[in-house]
Amino acid sequence: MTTKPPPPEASAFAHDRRIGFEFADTRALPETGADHTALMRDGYVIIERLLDAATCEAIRAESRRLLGATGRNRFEGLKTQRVYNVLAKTRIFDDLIDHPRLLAILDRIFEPNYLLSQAQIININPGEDGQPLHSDDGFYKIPRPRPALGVAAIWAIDAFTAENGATDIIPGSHLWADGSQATRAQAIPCAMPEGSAVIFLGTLIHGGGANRTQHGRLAFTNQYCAPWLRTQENFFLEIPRETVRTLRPTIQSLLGYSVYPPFMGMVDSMHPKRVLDDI
Ligand SMILES: O=C(O)CCC(=O)C(=O)O
Repeated sequence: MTTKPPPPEASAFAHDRRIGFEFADTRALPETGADHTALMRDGYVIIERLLDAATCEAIRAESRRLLGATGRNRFEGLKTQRVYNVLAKTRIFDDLIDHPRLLAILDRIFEPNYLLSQAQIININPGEDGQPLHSDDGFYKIPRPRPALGVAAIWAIDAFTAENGATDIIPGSHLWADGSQATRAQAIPCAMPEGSAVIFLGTLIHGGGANRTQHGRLAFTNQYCAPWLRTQENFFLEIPRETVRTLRPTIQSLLGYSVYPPFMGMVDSMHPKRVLDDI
C-alpha cells in the first residue's frame, strides 16, 4: 500500500531574495509583511477599499464606453463582456496597474523587472454560469506543486457578492499537486466592497462566479509574471510606441521595456527603453 505524502508547507514556496532584489526594501509598506504572509499561506489576500467611490464610478463610466461583445466560449463566458488591450485604449487603469500596495507584494515574490502579463475589464452579466475552475499560470507546463509563476489582482469595481459573480476561490489550492480534482463545493466567493481587490497566486484554483442577480458585476484584473516568462498579451504589438512613451517608467518596465539581467529583452544589444528615445 502506498501512502500519500503530506501536503507541502506554504513556506516551501517562499522565494529566495537575490542579489539586486532592491525593490523589496525600497517599496515595502507597513502592510506588506502581513499581505505577503496571508498570500503565501492561503494563496490569496483580500484588501478592502483601495479605491474610493469616485474612482469606481469613473471606471464604471469608462468601462461602459469600452465594453462590447460577449465571450466566445464558456471560459470567457457567453454572457460576460471582456475588454482586452486596455492599456492602448484608456489611462484609467494605470493607477491599478502600478498600485503601491500591489507592487510592494510582488516585489517580495518575483525577481526585479517582473512583467505585466495581461490586463482586462470583465463584466459578468446576469444569467452567467460559473466559469470553469482553473489556475492562471497553468499554461506554464512546469509540474506542481511549485512556486507561483504569476500573481493576479481582481478589483471589485462593483461590490462582489456571492450572488452577483464574485470570484470563487479554493483557499490553499496553491499548494496542490498536478491532477488534484477541484470542485465548486470547495470554493468560497470573494465577497468584498466596491474598490477592494483580491490578490492571488497564479497557482490558486479559482473562477468567476455565476451571476444570479439582475445587474452586471464589473471587475478589472491585472496579472503579472516572473521576468523570464512569456506574457499572455504581446504588449509590444498591442500598444503603440507613442502611447508607451507617455506612460510612467514603472509601467513601461512592467510592459517589457526592461531587462531580465544580464540582457534578456535587449534590442540590438541595448536596453529596450532606448527605442522610446528614437524619433
Ligand atoms: O472574473 C472573475 O472573477 C475571474 C476571471 C478569471 O479568473 C479569468 O478570466 O481567468
